[in-house]
Amino acid sequence: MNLDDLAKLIPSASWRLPEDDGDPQETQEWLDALDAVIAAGGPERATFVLKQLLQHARNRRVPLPQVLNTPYLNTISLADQVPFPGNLDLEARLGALVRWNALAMVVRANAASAELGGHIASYASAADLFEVGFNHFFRASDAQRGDLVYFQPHSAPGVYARAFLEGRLGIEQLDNYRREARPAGEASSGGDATRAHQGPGLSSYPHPWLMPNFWQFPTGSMGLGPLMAIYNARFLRYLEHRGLAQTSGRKVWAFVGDGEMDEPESLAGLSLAAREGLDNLIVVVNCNLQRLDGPVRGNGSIIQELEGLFAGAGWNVIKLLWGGDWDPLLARDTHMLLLRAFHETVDGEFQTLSATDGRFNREHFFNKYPELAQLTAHLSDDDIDRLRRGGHDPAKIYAAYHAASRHRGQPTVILAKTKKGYGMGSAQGRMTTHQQKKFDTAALLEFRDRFALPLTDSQVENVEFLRPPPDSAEMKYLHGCRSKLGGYLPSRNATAAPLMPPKADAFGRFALEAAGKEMSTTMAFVRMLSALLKDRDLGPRVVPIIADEARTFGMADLFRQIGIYSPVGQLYQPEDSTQISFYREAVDGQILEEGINEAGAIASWVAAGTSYSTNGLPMLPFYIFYSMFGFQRVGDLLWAAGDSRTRGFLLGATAGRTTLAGEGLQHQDGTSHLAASTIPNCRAYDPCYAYELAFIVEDGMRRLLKEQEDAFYYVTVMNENYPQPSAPEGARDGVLRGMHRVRAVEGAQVRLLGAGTILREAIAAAELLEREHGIAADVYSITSFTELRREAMEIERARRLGIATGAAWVEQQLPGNGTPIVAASDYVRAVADLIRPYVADRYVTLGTDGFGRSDTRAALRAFFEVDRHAIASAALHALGRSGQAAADPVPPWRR
Ligand SMILES: Cc1ncc(C[n+]2csc(CCOP(=O)(O)OP(=O)(O)O)c2C)c(N)n1
Ligand SMILES: [Mg+2]
Repeated sequence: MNLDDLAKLIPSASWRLPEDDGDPQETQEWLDALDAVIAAGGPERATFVLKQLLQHARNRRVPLPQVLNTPYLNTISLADQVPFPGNLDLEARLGALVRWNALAMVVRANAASAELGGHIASYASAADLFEVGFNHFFRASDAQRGDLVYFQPHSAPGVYARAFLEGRLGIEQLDNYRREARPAGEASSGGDATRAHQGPGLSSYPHPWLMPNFWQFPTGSMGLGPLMAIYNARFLRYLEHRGLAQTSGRKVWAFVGDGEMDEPESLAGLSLAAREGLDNLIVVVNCNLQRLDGPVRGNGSIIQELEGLFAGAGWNVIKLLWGGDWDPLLARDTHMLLLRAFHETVDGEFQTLSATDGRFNREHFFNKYPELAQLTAHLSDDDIDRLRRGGHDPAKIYAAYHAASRHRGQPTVILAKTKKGYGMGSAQGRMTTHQQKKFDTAALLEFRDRFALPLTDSQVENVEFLRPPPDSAEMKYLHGCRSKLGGYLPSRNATAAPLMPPKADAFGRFALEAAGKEMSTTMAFVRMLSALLKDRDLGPRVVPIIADEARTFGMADLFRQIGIYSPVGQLYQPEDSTQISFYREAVDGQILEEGINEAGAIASWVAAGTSYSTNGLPMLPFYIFYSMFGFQRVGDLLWAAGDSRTRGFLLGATAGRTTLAGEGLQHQDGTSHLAASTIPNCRAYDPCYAYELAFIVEDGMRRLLKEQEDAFYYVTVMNENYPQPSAPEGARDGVLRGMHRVRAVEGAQVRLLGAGTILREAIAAAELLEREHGIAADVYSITSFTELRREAMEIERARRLGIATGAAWVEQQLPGNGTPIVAASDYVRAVADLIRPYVADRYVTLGTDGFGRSDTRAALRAFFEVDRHAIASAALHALGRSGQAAADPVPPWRR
């Protein structure tokens, strides 16, 4: 049988040939001709001729076959395989040590408490993929901050175990895997730790928040790692093209699970990576064919499927399927029966073959065809058991990485076939292997023997960690490899020279001295941004990010001024080229215009906001978006941004449920501030006035750039035009702490709180109360319910513990004096309710609970009962006076 016959059998339709060959002789002539081209001019010439032929066929309207899939074999042929430069024996011993220590860590944690959990089967499949990277590829040079490596989260134990061998983590830390709540010093065994981070605990998965000197990238939420890796690779290019940093020698490596590839985010950036020719990016998909519950594609082939997807998106695909032990078999497989059998085997069966021994494999795989049986007749069952998949053969892995790192013009994906739970005895390839964490002594002894570990029976019984002495051949080899590659990783470095941001006077004087000029806070923000972009020092570090809404927010002028980043510049004359602010793309463009892709925009924002650490170069990203498509749409990415210690600004624009008036249910945001309050290092503000915004941006820049705080800002800005007052004397402190008084009267009988544009309704309500009811009201602008609550929670706790006395800002501003308080915002009541525990007097909250809908602002504010009448009516009621009711009462179920 030849390849063409075989193609008919292959489950993946994409390279199936027509069933009937009407003229086999002619077909053969074509094939012979191609062979002649290959023989004379090599594969490159053959590729050229095929391209011409395809183009010709296209011109003649000949339907083309899909050509995205290749046979179920290694992409790199034996002939093209570069020799392995390392010492296989030493690397095998080191690999075994890492495997053992990782296993021991999980087993010991669960012996201490079954609550702790942990995974080992994922790492068991990824170990060789990681080790070859550590020994030969992952560069950690200090000058350029080295390669950026995203590790599969459930493989963290292996990364810890390696750092232990390297002397970067101690026994105390391995023994505190998943035990992070205990203070340092309380740990069980004494360690020799050169601790890279505070506290002895090791986090379950990669978390820069918990291990800020170790992990660089949080990958625990499936799908976010691959997406963020792509945008980080792109951001390295952006820095290079803008002349801000030299990044060309650096690679981004992302290790991803095959099950993880089902997450939409995993696939979301593929076309961008190809379009921008990110050859600094290497994605390694660990195709162990299993996810948590079962096979990834039991009835198909995940590898063939991913090959088609990546190739279709424009990636360079390297399949790494079979270890060197298969090479002699494949060489003798003249009738391609082995290949035929591969293609007849779906992944569910491959999994069974992984979970069973050599004998079973012989009976159920090789004995399918007499010729195959013949092919393997000389192998014992044990030999068959030891036939490795490509992802477990360091020489094959090396060849794939070598080719990937040298490939130019495209990102590369390596599809590495592995076994889940590799080497874990009876747990290997089982449906339940993902969560296997307990091993009895017999299983541990078997593991020791399987990997030839130099452990005595009693060391195995006690599950002792093992690290050879520093002068051993293994240790010298390990350190030698790393020193050639410039140091150790993962390692997070946060040192970067601080930037001195400008003062509000410099970028926001128009807002501080607005004197009643009408403008929206969105407009004010854009003016501030324009000024910051012109700042000599800070300007080049500002990264404006937009997801196809620049025109909505009045930012189109920036297109021409600073340009939109494109690695190829602008290959067309834009339609509006005669306009003053035309659509300008440029290689050194500063704006990241992500298109309609909020997830991608956040990934860019994280890349820019962590540049201080990944590149030693602080950048200041401002990502402005429809607020509804922020926390609600990409909330998990924002959580990961917090974990990543991203420093930057998020601008939730056209914010609020009644302010965006006409856009209706899907667009009107009433909850983002509630979501923002759940991210511990997110400071959220809902300013009403441009001067408040100026203070917030000024202080935010000071904290992020000068003080280098690991926080990010979420500021909502509105598109409603109204008169902007100048900054009152002494308001700044209150603005930043969350509230300040904007209307003070003698003998106030009621206190009104308003946030965002609803502050204006509160002021109008105060005037109405005075005019129509003779009631005196103070009014406060609440710039941040969340900041008020945070500070109050801390102070309350300190008082409770007797650590401190004193009152929180909200308590100082709203002292208990019997005067009722009414608070209103453009968000759900729960936002204003955040400060309720710290308000001593009667506290009534109004908000925009329910679904949004379209109407005018006035109608919506009446409907949601956050307008001046509703606020006045609530105030009257709180004072025990019957007031004019707001519009028709609308029961919640109608909303
Ligand atoms: C968004 C998200 N959903 C679910 C999980 C839970 N989860 C953790 S690992 C895993 C299976 C991973 O399978 P795969 O990607 O194939 O990696 P493997 O462990 O097989 O290498 C699941 C479902 C998660 N971490 N993140
Ligand atoms: Mg998997």
